[in-house]
Amino acid sequence: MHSVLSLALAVAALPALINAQQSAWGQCGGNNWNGATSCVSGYYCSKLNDYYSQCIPGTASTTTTTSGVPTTTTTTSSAPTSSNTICPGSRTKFKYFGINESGAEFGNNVIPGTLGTDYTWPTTDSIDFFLGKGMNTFRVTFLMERLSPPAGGLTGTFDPTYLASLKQTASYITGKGGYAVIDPHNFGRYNGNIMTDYTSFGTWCKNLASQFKSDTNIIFDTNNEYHDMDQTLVFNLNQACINGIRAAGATNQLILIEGNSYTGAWTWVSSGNAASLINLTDPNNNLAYEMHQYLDSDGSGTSPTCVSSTIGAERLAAATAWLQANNKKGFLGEIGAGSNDACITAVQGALCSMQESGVWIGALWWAAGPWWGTYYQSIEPPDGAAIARILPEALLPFL
Ligand SMILES: *[C@@H]1O[C@H](CO)[C@@H](O)[C@H](O)[C@H]1NC(C)=O
Ligand SMILES: CC(=O)N[C@H]1CO[C@H](CO)[C@@H](O)[C@@H]1O
Repeated sequence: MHSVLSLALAVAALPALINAQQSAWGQCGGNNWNGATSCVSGYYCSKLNDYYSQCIPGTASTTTTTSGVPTTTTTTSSAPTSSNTICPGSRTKFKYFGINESGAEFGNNVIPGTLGTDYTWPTTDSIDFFLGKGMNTFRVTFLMERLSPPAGGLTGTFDPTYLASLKQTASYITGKGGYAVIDPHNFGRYNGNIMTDYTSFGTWCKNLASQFKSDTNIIFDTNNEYHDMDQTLVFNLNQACINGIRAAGATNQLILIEGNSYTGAWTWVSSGNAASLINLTDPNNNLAYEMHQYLDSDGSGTSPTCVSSTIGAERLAAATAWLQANNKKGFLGEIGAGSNDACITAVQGALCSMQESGVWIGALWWAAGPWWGTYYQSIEPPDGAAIARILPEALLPFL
């Protein structure tokens, strides 16, 4: 989260094309809807609730009448009844599906800060809750400056206490069969400056990886959301980190690379990330491209209002096409939206399009963590804002 792309999205006011066919993922019905009610070839109009029908892939079956998805209930236990209605096409399930566990990167204006005051670690209860729901992947966010105190620089000694907590959190997850994404939540910066010394950064990655190399359920994330940086530098930082991780002997783990422009999926191609980062190489050939996507107007994950109920699939479409055309794997490291009908449909559309594409290997909601309070995207159990509806209606159907 935290992209400040203030693209003014011209949300075209759709003329009422009564007889036209709605495009893929577009709205095709609902109270007061007076646009197209049939869909282009290969899609059919599926009623999701009284307010919204959507063109989804496939052909209508006899059961898609009025029952639809229980979008207004807050039932939490039973799996949503109609995953077939939500996403009826042929799907490739995510290998990695879960939650960002946030907290250890909080208070980044206080270095090193005090545990329990400025930052905290995820709780085992929270991890257990999602494992119990069938999710398996947790992105563990932390700050490089707390692990590598600035006095010693990037190549200095790790802080033993912070390292121990990071390892303890990661091992708790992997010990239960889950995957832990080790996420330096640093935006390509260290100690207040853009990291330009990519050789030292490669050493930092090597030193970190050597701590985790024997645990094959660890996933390495090179850095969270590079932004406003030279594109070649973003390439060099990623490549140095890949080389460092492999040189440490961590040869079995997946590496997630991130791009410039806050690694946004919606700008993956247009920002130049695609053209540049396609050339990253991994001696062990086990990379995926981590992208992030929020569904509010500026894509920052700061408003619970989604642009539309189709914005999820729309914002991912170009990145998905790029992954497909180049035989690459994608990993949606952050997605988030409000707990309302339009956003829930938009998240469903995003995840459905990802699973139908076959090129996305994972997805993570942003975010759980003990200190989110009333943040609308908080999925921290027991009562984070996204627990009641997002979890059962928009996430669990895609397990
Ligand atoms: C990536 O590699 C291709 C093929 O070698 C090359 O043509 C292209 O210029 C490279 N792109 C960048 C941004 O270096
Ligand atoms: C990537 C991201 O969303 N980072 C946010 C995580 O949470 C911290 C604490 O609220 C924010 O400062 C980051 O921007």
